[in-house]
Amino acid sequence: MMKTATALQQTATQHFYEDVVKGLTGTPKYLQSKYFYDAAGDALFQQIMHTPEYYLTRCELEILSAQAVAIADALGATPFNLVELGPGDASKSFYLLKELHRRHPEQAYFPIDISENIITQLQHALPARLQGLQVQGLCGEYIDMLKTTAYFSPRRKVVMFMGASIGNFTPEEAVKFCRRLREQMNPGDLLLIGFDLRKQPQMILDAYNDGQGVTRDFNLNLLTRINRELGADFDINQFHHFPTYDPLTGACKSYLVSNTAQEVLLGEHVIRFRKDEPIFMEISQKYSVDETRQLAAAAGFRPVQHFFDNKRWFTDVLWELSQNHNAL
Ligand code: AVI
Repeated sequence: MMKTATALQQTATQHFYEDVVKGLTGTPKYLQSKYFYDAAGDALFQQIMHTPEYYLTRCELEILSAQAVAIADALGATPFNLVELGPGDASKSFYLLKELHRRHPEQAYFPIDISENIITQLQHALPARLQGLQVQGLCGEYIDMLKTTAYFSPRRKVVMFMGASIGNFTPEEAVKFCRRLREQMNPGDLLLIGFDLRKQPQMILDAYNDGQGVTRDFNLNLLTRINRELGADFDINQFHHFPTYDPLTGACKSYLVSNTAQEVLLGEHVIRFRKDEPIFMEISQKYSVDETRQLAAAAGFRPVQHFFDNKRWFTDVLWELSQNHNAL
């Protein structure tokens, strides 16, 4: 039976509640960064992308704007569905879409996002700018929605996972996620995936500690969201943002640290914080080119072509399925 919008919302809130309880009653405490993106979080992330310290977006924009023709060539001449996981406002992929649309005005684009807001906006905005472009937005979890694209069209697919979103998984989770993506792909399908590369450590740390405090607000906003949607009583003034970068492992991690010993009510739970106790909020893993190759191999892909920005701070890599991969 089809669920109504209200029932779906209730299920989503229930999952959110369960995940938050699990994270805040665990040791060490953590929250899942996928919950950053409510409407306020989306807006703060847009602001982060414009801060002088957050170089990632500018690097990837440079790649897509300067190399759209080369990328489109590498995707091959056989028609395909372009599927994008987490497109945001599609401002980066727009360059590629424009080039693909120039070649085939009937190009099909399937943006997948958990946010209905984003999908609705793209469905309206893109066909107005690129006439004839077929936009089929899919709202839900990436893998679930990826499965459904085959019902719409039997063409091969090119999946885009840009913006260094793969970095928001630990390296072990990244292998698992890429394997799950691979399970949904067939010979001839391609994956275009973005990695933020290892570089001078201070540059990386600064990107997650901008001078205007937008990244701080982005992290604290999740506590505000928990208050609003789950009825908790976090005092956000009693937490501070603490980003770290470990140049040995490439792990850039953000924490919210409790300024004081305090108790927070969350449903029937009382969450106790010690003074200086951290909540682990997010990982933004940085990769060497070699580490991207290792990830590809571990997940059953083969890198076909790398696209770099001028400074070589970022790469979008095209992966195809490797032939001799045994599904685990
Ligand atoms: C979405 N993701 C790739 C961003 C990143 O760089 O890890 C999220 C972000 N968190 C803080 N600043 C940006």
